[in-house]
Amino acid sequence: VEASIPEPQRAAWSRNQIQSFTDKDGFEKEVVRHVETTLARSMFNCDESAAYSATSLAFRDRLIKDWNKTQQRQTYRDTKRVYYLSLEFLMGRALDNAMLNVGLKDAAKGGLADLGFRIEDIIGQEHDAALGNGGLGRLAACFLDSLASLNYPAWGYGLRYRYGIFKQEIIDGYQVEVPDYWLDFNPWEFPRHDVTVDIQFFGHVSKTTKDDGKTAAIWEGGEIVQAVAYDVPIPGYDTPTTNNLRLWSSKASGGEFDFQKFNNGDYESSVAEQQRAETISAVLYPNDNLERGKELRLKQQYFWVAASLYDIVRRFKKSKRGWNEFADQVAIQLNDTHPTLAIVELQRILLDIEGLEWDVAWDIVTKTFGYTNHTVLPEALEKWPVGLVQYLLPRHLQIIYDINLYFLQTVEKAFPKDRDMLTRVSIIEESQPKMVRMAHLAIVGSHKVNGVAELHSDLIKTTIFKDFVEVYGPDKFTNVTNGITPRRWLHQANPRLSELIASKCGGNGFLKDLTQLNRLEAHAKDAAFRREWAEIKYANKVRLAKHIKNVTGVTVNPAALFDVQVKRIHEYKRQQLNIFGVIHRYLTLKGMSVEERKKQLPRVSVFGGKAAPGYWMAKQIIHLINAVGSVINKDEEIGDLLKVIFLEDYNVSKAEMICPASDLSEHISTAGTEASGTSNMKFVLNGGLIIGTCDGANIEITREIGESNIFLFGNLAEDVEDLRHAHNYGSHSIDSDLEKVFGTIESGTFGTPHDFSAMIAAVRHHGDYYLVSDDFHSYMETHRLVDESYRNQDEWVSKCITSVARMGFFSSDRCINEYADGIWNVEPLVVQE
Ligand code: GPW
Repeated sequence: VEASIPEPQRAAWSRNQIQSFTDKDGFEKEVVRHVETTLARSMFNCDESAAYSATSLAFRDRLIKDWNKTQQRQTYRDTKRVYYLSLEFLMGRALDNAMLNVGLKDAAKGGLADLGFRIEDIIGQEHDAALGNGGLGRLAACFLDSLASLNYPAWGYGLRYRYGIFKQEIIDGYQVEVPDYWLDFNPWEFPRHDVTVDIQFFGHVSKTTKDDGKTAAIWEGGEIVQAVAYDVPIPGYDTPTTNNLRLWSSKASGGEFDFQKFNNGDYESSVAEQQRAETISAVLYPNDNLERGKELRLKQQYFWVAASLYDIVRRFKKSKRGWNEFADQVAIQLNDTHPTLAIVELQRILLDIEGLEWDVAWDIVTKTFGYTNHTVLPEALEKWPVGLVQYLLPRHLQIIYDINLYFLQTVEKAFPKDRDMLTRVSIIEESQPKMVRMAHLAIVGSHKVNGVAELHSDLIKTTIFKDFVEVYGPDKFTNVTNGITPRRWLHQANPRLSELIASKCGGNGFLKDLTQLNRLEAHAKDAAFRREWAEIKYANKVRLAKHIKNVTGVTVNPAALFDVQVKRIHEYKRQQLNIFGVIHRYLTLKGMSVEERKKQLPRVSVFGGKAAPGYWMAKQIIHLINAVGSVINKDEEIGDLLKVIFLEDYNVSKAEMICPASDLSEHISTAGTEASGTSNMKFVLNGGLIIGTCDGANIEITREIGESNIFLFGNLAEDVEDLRHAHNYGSHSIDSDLEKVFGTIESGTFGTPHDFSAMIAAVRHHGDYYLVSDDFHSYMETHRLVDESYRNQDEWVSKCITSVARMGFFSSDRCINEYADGIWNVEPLVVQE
């Protein structure tokens, strides 16, 4: 029941809200107030942790007002909204972002200084919100930033994991995983204990005859788990628009444990039931580009999707519109296939609960959904055993079979007698056991399917989804090249560079229209500007060098070339190629005379990234990197000429420090395997150059910045298949330099050779699937070009400036506008100040 407070009175209350702070003094007052009341502490024992809490609370108060206003306006205007469904949102820290977005970081800096704190230390108190694995989750976070900054009415929907991605410790050169319990104090989330949804699992389906004589399905029995909403405000940059990220947490239905059982003495089972329910949102699966088909994962997917759809439908129904308007009011984007059950769930709601005809319902469903594919790797394509789906979601399996039936009927009409075609496109794989192919279901249930970079979007059309292009025609398939938010990845991560750019680009406008970076181009020739530019890069390297010293004890020379590869550890991303290259460089240096060595350019090879806990080979790679580092870093003959660093626990906040400090970054995946990559964009935007393969977005980065500003090497995607074939069926000769590297490892230079034998065998004896041997020579040659190029600092810095000037295309703002126009058909809605 809604409270019946007269409208004028509500409006008056609304106007009389407490004014939020707008300057340093106002900020200080708010901090003191929060320390002394909200936190119930005294200013006398206000430490950095308390100062962080109070600062966050002060900024949170500001966000809440804009947030409420935004939501009210969106409800009132009732325009079309976008819903971005993602199992991962890799948000990182929120405070710095909030301060910059509302334009009060300087006020906070001054205020905190008055109170005796350095703002960096306070920002550093915050625990990363790490509800994601890597690129896919970070893309979702960048998209939320752009959606809000561009004033689109948009909500994110995800899971509120109690444990985000694990923390990585390196112990004796090996990865050790530590749980990431991050919710101790999280001022950025708002529990909505009044927003709950009951989610059903298991049970059975029966048929009933309705009044009109038609039959309807009823899904009964099983168990109920409750979804509780937690909301996170998403502020836009330089706009009052503050969108919502709604994360669902699981709870036993009926609140806590079952008191009936409890009072009857059945304590264990009542507590066990509670724990089982809470397990659903307990932990993020730590796999990147891999699906392992675990029952709990499927439960997570349905739990989150069903709660989100219930919420979306409930909101739509408030507008009292007819179902024929649903797709005009609602666009839902599926971030990979993880939320594909949403297609089935919406069809179920329209059919079984709302009583629509199949065709009418299905038309609404397909107009509502869009599907983004992020990989062509077969091991990452989701498939669920039919038996598991049947057991967990019996009604959904029926609907999936019906969707498939109608789909295959239309295919049959278009391709009569082509049994193979039907087998290939079927949503059900007729294997033992039978599997539901989630990508097929996502394609059939969406009106648009997109890849995330040009090469990738072409590849899905010619390989994994080729048959669907035949069935639907090419227009259903499109490309939206990924982007990154320049607010976090330039303005926040690299404030000095951002300021220098602003000074040449007519202010901060480039942060909202990144194409304005092209105004920098003319300054690449300006020696004084280049000096300022280089000075900032150097300062960023000094900062990283200090961090390296702090956490590893190794001293690195900030004047050396910093060569960085930070990303999830994966054979396809080829950190093994990089470390083999480092060993080769070491051997070359060792073979030189002292005189010759003096002429060499010092290098620091920085690695970082997590291996999935069950990915044995990735863990071997981490071990080799650390083993190589511990030998080379102690070698006095080599000294500064080569250092090898593995930075533990790579995450968003560390990326914000690392990207601005790189001279060269490595994006060296086997051609055709990295759908896009997004850190490549971050590094170039921060004035670093790239060594990379012709893969993913590297290709478009090259197109934009020019071939002379990137170090490309290696075989092309179109040749990969033949090369693999040759390895397996022809003769596979391994590059002689690479053999020397293997020989050195096998001689025990980096510890027990046996530890690394599998990595070598993968190349020598198991078909070298990732083409390490094929690309090694051109990789090393290209590194020689890098060295040569770096010697001419004027030219190097010019290349960096020119590249940054040409990076406008890679803003996630451009990307979101493309989705809005080409897929969602939504318009921005400006919230008045
Ligand atoms: F396998 N990506 C990721 F496609 O980070 F689902 N995790 C994943 O599980 C998958 C993809 C999945 C990444 C891609 O590897 C990367 O190339 C891309 O830039 C990023 O998604 C965002 O599109």
